Amino acid sequence: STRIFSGIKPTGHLTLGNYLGAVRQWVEVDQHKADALFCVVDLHALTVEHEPARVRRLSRQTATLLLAAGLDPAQCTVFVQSHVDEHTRLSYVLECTASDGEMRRMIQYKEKSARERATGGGVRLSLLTYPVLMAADILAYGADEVPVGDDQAQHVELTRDLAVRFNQRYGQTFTVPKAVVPPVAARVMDLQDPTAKMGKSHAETAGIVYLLDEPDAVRRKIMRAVTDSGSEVVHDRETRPGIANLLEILAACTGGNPSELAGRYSSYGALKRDTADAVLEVLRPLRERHAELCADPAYVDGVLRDGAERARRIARPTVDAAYRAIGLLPAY
Ligand code: AQP
Repeated sequence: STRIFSGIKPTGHLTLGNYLGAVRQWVEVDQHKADALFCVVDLHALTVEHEPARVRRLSRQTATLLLAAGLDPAQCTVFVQSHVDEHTRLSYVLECTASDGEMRRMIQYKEKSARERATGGGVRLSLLTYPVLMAADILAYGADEVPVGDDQAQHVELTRDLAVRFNQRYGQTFTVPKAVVPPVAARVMDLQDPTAKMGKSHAETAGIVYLLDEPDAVRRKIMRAVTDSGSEVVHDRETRPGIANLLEILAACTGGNPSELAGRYSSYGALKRDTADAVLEVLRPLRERHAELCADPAYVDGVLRDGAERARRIARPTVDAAYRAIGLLPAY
């Protein structure tokens, strides 16, 4: 059957963007149609300035939210990346097939390294090699499909290149995966800056809806969303990014179509009110389930322990095969 791998970084509290752009698809579609693995990619959270206790706390919270959102351990594998050594084992071998030029061309590296430099910090070497570790995450499991938002599509492209190259040079070892971008709300934008992605690690929080925000805060953030100077409700990402973002969020929450929804509104206020209502409806069950899971930490521990075991069992043979193919002496 199809194998799916996807991950989420514990770099901040999960956002509506993470949910509509990724997690919901994992819950509603992926875990049912395929042998799916969902990973809290904590190693990736160490590539930029981080606070150890916060990363640890967020890893746990992220895993708990994935379960709260509806990932079912009977249907899929939920685990934490650092619990499975195969990721870093494979990453090193893949580094031996990738070039530094390839890494420097990654848009996310360019953006994030510039940001780190601007804030006076150094650029961690792991930020440059991050896409190789991500390739290892995917290739270790022989994933056929990688559901991602379009911000990650370039990294999946690189993963394909590395897999094809390895297979050509050292013999057929890896499945060549493909990115699958969900059709609606593939990219939720920041409510205060609708030309930028709503990202959980961003410092300015006024335009970000977090899954665990209090309902009042969610409503306030949406009602204060930046719109454009016009007043006509049309769906046009280029000229009306703020309104387009609200329409896409509303569409994603209600199952509608953004352009068609636009025709129903004659004022920005009404659109915002309905969007806030729709978002709150989507978040309510998730918040309730999260609270229940927080009251049962042993259950979450057990899910993550079993998940890591299952993941190890799948990844081990592929990573061993890659070690042999590239010329390493098998361990005795
Ligand atoms: N705004 C978004 N709209 C749609 N999808 C999104 N994803 C993230 N943001 C949006 C998707 O969520 C999955 C997990 O991605 P991540 O942990 O890399 O995302 P992040 O929230 O963007 O995290 P950061 O730390 O804030 O990332 P940077 O620093 O890159 O901005 C992915 O499938 C992602 O596409």
